[in-house]
Amino acid sequence: MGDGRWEMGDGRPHLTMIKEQFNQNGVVILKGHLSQARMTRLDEAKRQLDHEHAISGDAIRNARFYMGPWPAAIDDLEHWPEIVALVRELIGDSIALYYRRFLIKDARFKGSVAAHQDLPYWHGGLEKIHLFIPVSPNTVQNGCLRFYAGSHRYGLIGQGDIEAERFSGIQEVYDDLYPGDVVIMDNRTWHYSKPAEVDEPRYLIQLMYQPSSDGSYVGKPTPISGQWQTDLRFHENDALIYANVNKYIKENADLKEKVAALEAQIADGSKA
Ligand SMILES: O=C(O)CCC(=O)C(=O)O
Repeated sequence: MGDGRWEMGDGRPHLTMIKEQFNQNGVVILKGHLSQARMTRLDEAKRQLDHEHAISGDAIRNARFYMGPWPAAIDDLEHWPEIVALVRELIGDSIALYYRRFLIKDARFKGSVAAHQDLPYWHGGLEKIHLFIPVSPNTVQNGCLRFYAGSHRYGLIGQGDIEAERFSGIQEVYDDLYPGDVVIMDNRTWHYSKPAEVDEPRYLIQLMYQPSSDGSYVGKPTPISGQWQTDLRFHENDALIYANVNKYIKENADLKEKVAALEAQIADGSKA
């Protein structure tokens, strides 16, 4: 329990205990958090990714990120009450989604990702939190995500690779993750992954939430619960165009525009 991992078994850990663990470690691994019905939908999403999207010409992905088309079976995932309850406990009742994407490893990309923190790569407010939701097995063999518990306490490190072994007071945590599991990560927490040794795809959803006092967004503003607490809306391209502060965002902006265009095309098609 002290290493950021909760085993389900005698019922769900109380939300306040999850919060305690989150504040202490900056990461909490919740095994079996989602119901069988949700797992069925995640399985369906995996099939859609395998057969319809990930391999089709329409897929919006670069080597390790997949942005869309989003699998229909889980298109409302960010609103699932058992996920929203976790976020509300941690950042309050008024929340918005900042961004969602898949982190992928498969036959096309099996590489490692060096230890880093996400905080300096995104625009807007700093209180974003990340939920990771596996849609296929995410195991040591296919290059699962690994976290440094306690690393959030170092605050802002900056962009780039972090030599975690030079820092004290942190502990690596990871687990084989399966659909139904959920990982919650602080915006400052360092994480990395080792290369995949097999072709079996590692599909991992990353949901980024923020208090609704933060009007920044990627894609479209997406209120999740409560009311907007700000009138400002601040798209990532505004940061890119008016401030040019984030090289990483610039590299991905064209892909996201393509997602928006495809989503509009799909919406038009479903109306016809
Ligand atoms: O996909 C991975 O293994 C890590 C990706 C990641 O953490 C990131 O790009 O921020």
